[in-house]
Amino acid sequence: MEYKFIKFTLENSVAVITLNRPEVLNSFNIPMAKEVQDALTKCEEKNSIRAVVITGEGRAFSAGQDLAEAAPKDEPLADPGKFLEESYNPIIKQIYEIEKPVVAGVNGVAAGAGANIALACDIVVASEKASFVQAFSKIGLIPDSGGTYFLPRLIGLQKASALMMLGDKLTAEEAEKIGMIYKVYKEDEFEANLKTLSSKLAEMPTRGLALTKKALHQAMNNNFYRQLNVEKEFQIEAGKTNDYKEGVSAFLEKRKPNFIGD
Ligand code: LHQ
Repeated sequence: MEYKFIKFTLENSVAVITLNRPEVLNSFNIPMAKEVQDALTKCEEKNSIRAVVITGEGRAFSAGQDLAEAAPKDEPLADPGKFLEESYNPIIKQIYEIEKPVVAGVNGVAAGAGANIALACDIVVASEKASFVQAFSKIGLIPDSGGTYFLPRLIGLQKASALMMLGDKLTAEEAEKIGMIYKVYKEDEFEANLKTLSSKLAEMPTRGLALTKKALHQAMNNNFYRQLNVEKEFQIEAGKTNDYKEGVSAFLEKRKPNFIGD
């Protein structure tokens, strides 16, 4: 598939998906969503890709749904369910299911589905000039794209309710303070830090990271006893990887490990 609305690059085992409709703050139309889905499928399929970054071109990460597409001139409003089915739910599921770390590099404003795509990622880092808005309530919709699942789990029900009902804009710094995102980087250090973080992830034991991701997902809905079993089951799997052997050998030989991702 040829990409018109995203950029997709691969460097040193890190795939970078850059949302690229800067004139409308990288808001999603269906063709852009299909391109993101296609790129994520490639990330899933290619063993050489060991970490994925989603970021935005220009001054925004993404302003969510392209409202001009959702409300075409002189036509009735399109059914929101259609956009969730075609655009967002498949993307959120792909981010959730892909057996590799996915980093959201939030370079600027992230609103509506744009904010919640970021929150679905495994690690969210942001530039100090970024911000997050649960914009849905302002147009009479409910938060979607996994937001009602992830946000209360990240920051608690009370803060999630307030942010989602009021639609207040949160700065990156505030988002870090309340545990909604991992880290804020200074604007002039953002790109370099994002690259360092993603390259580091791509050199780590990929299979182990995938099992960590899966265990954490299960912990969100498991009780304590079931989760101990999940840890045991996944640890047995991790224990069978070459990277486990390599990690232990490298430690004992006092050298840097060379993980192959399997
Ligand atoms: C936009 C957009 C945009 C089109 C800025 N669309 N053009 C699911 C189911 C079905 C339907 C609906 O949606 C969903 C999921 C959702 O995502 S719902 C939430 C949709 N998103 C929003 O409501 C956010 C709308 N945007 C904003 O509130 C502001 O633009 C933010 C806070 C993101 C940024 O504000 P500013 O920095 O002041 O920028 P701006 O508002 O001046 O926008 C710059 C340009 O981008 C402007 O165009 P123009 O031609 O005037 O320069 C905007 O019209 C355009 N733009 N967001 N979502």
